Amino acid sequence: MKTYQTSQIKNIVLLGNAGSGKTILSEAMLFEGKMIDRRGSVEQKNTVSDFEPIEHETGSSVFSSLMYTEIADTKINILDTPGADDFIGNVVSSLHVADLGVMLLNAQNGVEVGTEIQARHLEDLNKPMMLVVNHVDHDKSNFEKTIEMAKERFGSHVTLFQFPVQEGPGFNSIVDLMLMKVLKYPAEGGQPEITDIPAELKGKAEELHNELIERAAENDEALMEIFFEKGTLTEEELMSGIRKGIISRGIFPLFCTAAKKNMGVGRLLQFIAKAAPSPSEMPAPKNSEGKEVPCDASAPASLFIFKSNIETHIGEILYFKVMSGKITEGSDYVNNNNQSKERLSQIFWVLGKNRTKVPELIAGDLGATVKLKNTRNNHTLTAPSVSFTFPPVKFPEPKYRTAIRPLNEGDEEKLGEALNRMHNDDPTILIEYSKELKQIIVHGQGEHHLNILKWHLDNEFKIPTEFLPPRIPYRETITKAAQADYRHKKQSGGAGQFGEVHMIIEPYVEGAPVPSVYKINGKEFKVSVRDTEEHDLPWGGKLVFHNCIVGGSIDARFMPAILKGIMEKMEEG
Ligand SMILES: Nc1nc2c(ncn2[C@@H]2O[C@H](COP(=O)(O)OP(=O)(O)OP(=O)(O)O)[C@@H](O)[C@H]2O)c(=O)[nH]1
Ligand SMILES: [Mg+2]
Repeated sequence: MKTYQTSQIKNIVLLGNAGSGKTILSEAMLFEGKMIDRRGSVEQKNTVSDFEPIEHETGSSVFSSLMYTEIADTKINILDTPGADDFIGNVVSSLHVADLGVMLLNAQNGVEVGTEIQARHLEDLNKPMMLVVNHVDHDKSNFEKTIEMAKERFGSHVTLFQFPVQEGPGFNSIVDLMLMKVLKYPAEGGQPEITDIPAELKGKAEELHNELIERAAENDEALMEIFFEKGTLTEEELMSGIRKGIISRGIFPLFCTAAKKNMGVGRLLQFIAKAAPSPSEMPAPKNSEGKEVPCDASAPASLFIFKSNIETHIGEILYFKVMSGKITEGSDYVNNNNQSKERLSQIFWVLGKNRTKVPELIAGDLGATVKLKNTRNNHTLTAPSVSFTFPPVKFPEPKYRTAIRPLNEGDEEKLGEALNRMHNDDPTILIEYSKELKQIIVHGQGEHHLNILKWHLDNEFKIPTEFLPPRIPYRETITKAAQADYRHKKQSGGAGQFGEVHMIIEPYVEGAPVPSVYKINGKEFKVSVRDTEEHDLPWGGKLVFHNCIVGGSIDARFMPAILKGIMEKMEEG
């Protein structure tokens, strides 16, 4: 197993609308890096990324998945995310640990709703972005229109690094504006033949090449001077300008691919390996002590858990980013969120559902561990010498809710446990036990999101459930005084039981005097208050409870039970 320094690690997240080709691109990336020897497909349900049964059933990604590929002495950690907005939680947690967003645009549709939503999250975190126009081999591909839409949405920082010689089913060649060559792919994709740009495309290529150089120079004053003096930049200077531009979001490099045919993917990877920021080049995050924690391999070790999921036979798998120092197999760390000690007896590199045990993980790298006792999503573990935490991932608020109940009586507890586990793994699922409605309410990002939750309950947890509309909380209030009596009599052997409760209820008025006489329906009730309790109610307002027991023969032990009965009735409205 190779060891990589922080500068040789790149963390990328694949973004883009559902169907833009993220999963297929990740598959081709693994193939190009020789991590797999054959490319799977979504249709055959055998991609590395979409390994969950529900992903096979729906033919699309539902969870983010971590993978890595190795190219040009660089380890590129890849997070493939689901494009459907219902699963945005997976995008948000992946963005949290990635250092570059690779936004796929489907050349058939250009900028789509999913592109919009995900780009906003990327902007909120101020993370670098590059664009990949995929599906350029599709007969409905419209490269020019896609570029136009991209520039409209992302502005003039969109910079073409490539364009297809011919799009549509005949696509097999790309003009590369850095190399100023044509990459011509064989039918099965992979390694391109490098040829000269044909005369009819030379003019367009020259123009775009100059634009690219100018854009690179703009991000560095020293480069700008060289550019003005010499009218061009060396390859090294060009790359230095591009790298600075990417980090500051001054350049959004745009590439093109036909991921399904593995065309353009190898070149894209080489570019990412060279030009993407390594974790230590990104702004250092601030810890709970307000101090910056640079991604420095020689600092005390710290890691942040950004994702978890349960796997049968193994238990909970926790995915983390090494934020500083080195994490070594078999060492003890402290969970600073709850002060518990954790031994990381096994640490892994992750390739979808496959894991490779490694002796250490260095600052900036992404990996996983298992069998921790008290650690979950959003927690920070550190070496005992430091005690800070990292800020948690901020998840979007839920947008949709429904009531849920188990079909089998007696499954209530199991359902509660399963729902809590699902909330742990996907914090955009919120569970509410509404006492008022006497229902379990699940909140999620959309109907699809909650249907998938139900699928897991039915199929994996084996708890058949049904969704119900949440009851409407009728909050009625009393408007006038009323009186009620109840007689309890039980004569089944022994001493028997007998009790009478007389109750008067009336609306509460702030500052009203202690009552002594009530007139209800023409009858008069005299009371003498022995004791008064006041209770603030959870939904606002107040209960003033006067104990007017006569004769003194009633045991005070019964009072809490009477009060409880009244409270319960009030909760029901
Ligand atoms: N023609 C063509 N089809 C592609 C290309 N890339 C992906 N596809 C197909 O497009 C469909 C969607 O691809 P995925 O990789 O699952 O898309 P995704 O972006 O991961 O979608 P979600 O997981 O739902 O967000 C599949 O049928 C792919 O085979 C491409 O470059 N060209
Ligand atoms: Mg996918």
